[in-house]
Amino acid sequence: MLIIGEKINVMSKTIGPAMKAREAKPIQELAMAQVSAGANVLDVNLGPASKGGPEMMEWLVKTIQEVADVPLSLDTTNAEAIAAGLKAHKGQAIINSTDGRRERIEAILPLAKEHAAKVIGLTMAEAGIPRDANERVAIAVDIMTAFMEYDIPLDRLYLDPLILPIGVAQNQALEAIEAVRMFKQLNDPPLKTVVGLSNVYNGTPPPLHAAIGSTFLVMLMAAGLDAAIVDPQDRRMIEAIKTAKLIQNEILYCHSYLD
Ligand code: THG
Repeated sequence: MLIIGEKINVMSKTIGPAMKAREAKPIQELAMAQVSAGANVLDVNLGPASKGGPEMMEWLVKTIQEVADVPLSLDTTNAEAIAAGLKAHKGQAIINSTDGRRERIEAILPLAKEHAAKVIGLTMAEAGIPRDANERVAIAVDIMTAFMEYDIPLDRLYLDPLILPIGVAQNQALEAIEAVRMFKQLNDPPLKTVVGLSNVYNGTPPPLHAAIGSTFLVMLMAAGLDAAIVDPQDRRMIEAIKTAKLIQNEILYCHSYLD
């Protein structure tokens, strides 16, 4: 399971202002803290980044990779900001994300090809938020077909079923789990899958976040989940991931875990 740290986010009350002021220290500290907590990749979330997105992404990529030797997940709907981030990035980046819309695919896949980047494919399209697992799979097939059209290896694709808040769309949690199970069956070898976990507990009381998040994550892992965008500084989330890996017989040295 690939752990993608979610905390570098322009919407964050603590780190957002530092991003806008180009204040490196708090961002570098948060990057290092997430990596030492267990993150393998760091998400860099600029949101729509309509103003000054490319400059901000370029600066963030350089600033973070100065102190954290991990790949970054470039998270914005601004394709120019993605392009600027890819240029500055050392190693193989993750583009977060394309979706099933043709204009988005045409903006993102040429960048993925040019930079040999990985890509998250959000199973969302013109019709908006998918209603069930079948709608998610139909969009996944469109994204997969586009990868073949652009001649990009399918092992660079991570399909994301789009997690919705449990308090708003309770029936969608099981649909997302079923979608992960079905995504894995679309290709041999199986396609990889990812979720933005915290969407599920958005809007619920904070004391419930760890219980909802970690339980849902373990259920997704049982369906074959390969990666998750999570808060790695929440120890209960990392514990759940490690314990699920232990039970799935993915951790080699059981004794070191039990110590
Ligand atoms: N799929 C993909 N990418 C995604 C998501 C997804 N990127 C964005 C989001 N969903 C996942 N990332 C976050 C990052 C932060 C928070 C939630 C999801 C978050 N932050 C705290 C808050 O808002 O309370 C802290 C903010 C603050 O410090 O003020 O919740 O689904 N592919």
